[in-house]
Amino acid sequence: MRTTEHLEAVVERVRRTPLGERIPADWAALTDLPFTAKEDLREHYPLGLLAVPREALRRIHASSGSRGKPTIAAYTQHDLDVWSEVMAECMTMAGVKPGMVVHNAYGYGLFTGGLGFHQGAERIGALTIPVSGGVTARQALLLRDLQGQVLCSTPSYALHIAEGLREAGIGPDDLALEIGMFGAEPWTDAMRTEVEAALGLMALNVYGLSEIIGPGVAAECAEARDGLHVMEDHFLVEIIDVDSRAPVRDGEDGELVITTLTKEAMPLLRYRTGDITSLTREPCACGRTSPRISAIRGRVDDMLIIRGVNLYPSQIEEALLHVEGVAPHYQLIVDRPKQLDELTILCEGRGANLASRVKEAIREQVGVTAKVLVRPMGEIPRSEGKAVRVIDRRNLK
Ligand code: ADP
Ligand code: K
Ligand code: ZN
Repeated sequence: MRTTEHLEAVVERVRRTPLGERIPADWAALTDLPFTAKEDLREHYPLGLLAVPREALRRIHASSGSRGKPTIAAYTQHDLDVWSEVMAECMTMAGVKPGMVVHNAYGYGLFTGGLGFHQGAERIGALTIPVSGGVTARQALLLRDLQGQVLCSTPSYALHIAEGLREAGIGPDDLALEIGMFGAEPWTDAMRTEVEAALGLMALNVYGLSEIIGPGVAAECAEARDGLHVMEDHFLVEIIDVDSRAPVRDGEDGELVITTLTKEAMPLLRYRTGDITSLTREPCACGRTSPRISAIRGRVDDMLIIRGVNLYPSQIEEALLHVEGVAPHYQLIVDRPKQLDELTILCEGRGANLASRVKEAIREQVGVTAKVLVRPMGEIPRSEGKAVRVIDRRNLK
């Protein structure tokens, strides 16, 4: 059983402690608390965890449900204001300024991406174009005709839009793009290089999840792009060992756990995000002192164990995209034809011996042997939202 009074006392204390002193002062009290997990939200679906009367709600969102039943996120007016504020802060850190043209290609609807970036852009005083996801040819035309300067989308969809631009014969000189605000799925520095080259912009990483607020939990600064600054006035972060659940040291990989400090409708204590990252409290080169998380490697449930080697799809991405001639579109198929797991990498690209060069790079840098199939250009499915990177066929038999 949860000891509600204890929880309330700790939250109160966390709230009253000056921001800079929060973590050390309340660490011990906080780590006494039980975790909250996605199962708790499922168990109380849809609105069983409300901390306010239902009449106080002003908006509902839901996770995209990429893992089963959607989880509901509820907001009071204050929660919506906080969300706009953290999104505006993330976008300001990226260099978005009043009057800039923001082309928002995140999906609008229950998914938090569309409205989250929309609110942030409006709060800054940018010109917001709510294109939403889909109809890639139209994205390309609008980007040219309305001279979007900031592109907000998943990184995989940004690449798809880049293809749409090429097909429409629209080149970098026809565009005004400066900043890309990419998130909602894991992506690597190798992918950053690809997206920046394809679109002629500076790509920045934005992280968040519906359960906590949506996008706007943490984001990179344009000055350093060295980890994502956590919006610490609103979210308290810890990193724990996935198995033992004990805190790990700064700099070590583990599961990100978040406590909301200002949420009204559905505050969460020590929520296990399932996302793997590491934390640093060193001040950033940009001068900000907020804690920073590294780019998310992947989700706990995305980890693959290929013949005993634990790996995340992002590790494959990093190695794969460094191979000369490989296009930034790929899928991983995991199968177990006999007793052993087999990994097949589907990729696209050009050049001699591409398959064997990829195979060699993966073996050397990731430490697994994979089968590599080079597909004709355009054959790997493109995504308009979160890309499907892994097709796991192991449990289908
Ligand atoms: P769903 O669980 O259905 O995907 P959300 O739409 O709320 O629900 O997605 C939140 C999740 O998306 C995060 O927990 C994380 O796994 C992933 N995510 C969001 N932003 C990023 C990012 N910048 N890098 C990597 N993963 C991200
Ligand atoms: K996801
Ligand atoms: Zn910084």
